[in-house]
Amino acid sequence: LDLATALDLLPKVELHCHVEGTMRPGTVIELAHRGGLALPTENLDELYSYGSLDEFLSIFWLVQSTLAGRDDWARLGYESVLDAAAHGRVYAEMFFTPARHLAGGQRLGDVVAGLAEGIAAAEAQTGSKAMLIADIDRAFGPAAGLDMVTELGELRRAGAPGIERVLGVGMDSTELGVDPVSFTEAYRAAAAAGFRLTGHQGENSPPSAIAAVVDVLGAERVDHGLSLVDDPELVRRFAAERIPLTVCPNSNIRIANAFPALADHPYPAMRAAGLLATVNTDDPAMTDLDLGYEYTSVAEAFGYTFDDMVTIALDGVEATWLDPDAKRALR
Ligand code: ES4
Ligand code: ZN
Repeated sequence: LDLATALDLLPKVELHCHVEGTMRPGTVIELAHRGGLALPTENLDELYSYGSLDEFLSIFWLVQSTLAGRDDWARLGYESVLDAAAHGRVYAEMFFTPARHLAGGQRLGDVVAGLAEGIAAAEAQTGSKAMLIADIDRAFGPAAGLDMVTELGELRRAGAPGIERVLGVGMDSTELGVDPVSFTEAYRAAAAAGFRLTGHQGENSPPSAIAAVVDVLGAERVDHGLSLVDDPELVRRFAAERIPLTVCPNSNIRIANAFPALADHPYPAMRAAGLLATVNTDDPAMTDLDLGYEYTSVAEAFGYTFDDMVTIALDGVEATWLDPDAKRALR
């Protein structure tokens, strides 16, 4: 068994994956045609090349806009879990970001029910499980975020179909010119409704913004958290408190253009500093990645052994929002 095959087969969890960013290229084209949506190019190799996070986001939003209703979300959830299962993913807590669909008149209950239905079908077929995190889209502002969280709480209290899949609330999209503290009310409401909390930060913003996500918003994890390495004191604290970072090394090259090559990524420095830094794909279909390759390329770029990668996989289990018994079952 070579390392790449072993790491592809290794049972892995994933805590940073946007379900819309897992949409198969063929599904993107099919749904875009059906909706009469013009893609700037039908050549997805061309469509999927990005100069910056914000450039990526404009394409991400185009992919999102192909999802017109419950059945599309169900198909997406189904195909997403099937594709991840093929690379050894056994459990995920996966983001969906419905702001533009809600603004366009879709019901949050339909999005949740559709995703949950598709995921359940793929789980039954593969044994690979997935739960959901409802992300606030920062580009839509704090009021839209609070509205989504309020509706999510209502669905939870009503026991709406599929809502039990939604474990938590997060936020994503652009970091430029956005103060994470402006989402305090939405995060408070999410916690009060019983949701776990995470948030994208530090992909394109300083360590002070990462600290705010934990200390002001109350997030238990930070998604990316890359700029943390610029603040050694904060690194020590995150390491001591075992605050998980869901790092996406290849995404940071292919989406954020943060480093020229994987070898230049601070991931090994993060691990050496004792940070609970997990390995994830972010938007695998839109960056030509899968979780097996993500593990393999990290091992090869940083000289990690199979055993090192097992330790990273086990850190992933620790960082999940599963209860202790469910964590034990994954180890
Ligand atoms: C995203 Cl901030 C960010 N990074 C990567 N993928 C994304 N999808 C939506 N927001
Ligand atoms: Zn992300």
